[in-house]
Amino acid sequence: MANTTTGKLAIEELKQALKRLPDWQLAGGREAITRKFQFVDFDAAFAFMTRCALLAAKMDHHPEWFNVYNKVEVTLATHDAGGVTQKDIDLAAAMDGYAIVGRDVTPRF
Ligand code: H2B
Repeated sequence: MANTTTGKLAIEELKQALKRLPDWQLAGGREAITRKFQFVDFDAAFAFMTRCALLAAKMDHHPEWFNVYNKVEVTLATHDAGGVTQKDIDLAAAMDGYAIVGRDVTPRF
């Protein structure tokens, strides 16, 4: 069960949630989830980031991310909880949806 104070998901819940987010994985060395996105060009990547930023502001929940040209590497965690909460899962699912617009072929990382 998720932690009743912080909302941090238990590892089994997290694994279950990741089954529905097949492009996301557990981060190495910390309790977070990550995904690499690749777009056709910088415009598409930045448009994606803009959509995510507007949602993140609304959610008061913010991604850690790194962008170079058409690539965006995202890490999601709830700092206050020291791990992954349902908010991270919800944001990840929304980001997956936004990424469909302007995406490149399968990323080649
Ligand atoms: N974003 C993320 N990813 N994790 C947090 O714990 C978090 C956040 N906390 N955005 C919010 C803002 C916090 O700083 C405010 C005070 O609620």
